[in-house]
Amino acid sequence: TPGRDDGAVVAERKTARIRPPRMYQVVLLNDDYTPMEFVVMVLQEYFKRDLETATHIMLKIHHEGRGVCGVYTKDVAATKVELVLAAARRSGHPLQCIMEAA
Ligand code: NFA
Repeated sequence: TPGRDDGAVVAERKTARIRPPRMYQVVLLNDDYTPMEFVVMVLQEYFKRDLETATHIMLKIHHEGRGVCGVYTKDVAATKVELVLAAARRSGHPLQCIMEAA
């Protein structure tokens, strides 16, 4: 139901319509070696956080062991994890980044 009006009488849809996609948190994990400034840069570049928010999230990770950087659909979250890990390895940092169902 509703659809192109080609003259046909179409059965009314009584079942579920579309459902929102499952969302995934991208999480950064603390370590003893990755520089704080690098983590802040990652949060700005890959998660579009402003400096103040990025610093707040970084300090939360530093003190609590982990922190949510953002919540995205599955493909977007997976791409962010790969980009962050590639940037960290390129720079020689052990930073870990994971995704988990929100
Ligand atoms: N704990 C790191 C340090 O003291 C900073 C850090 C924060 C690393 C958040 C990873 C994630 N240099």
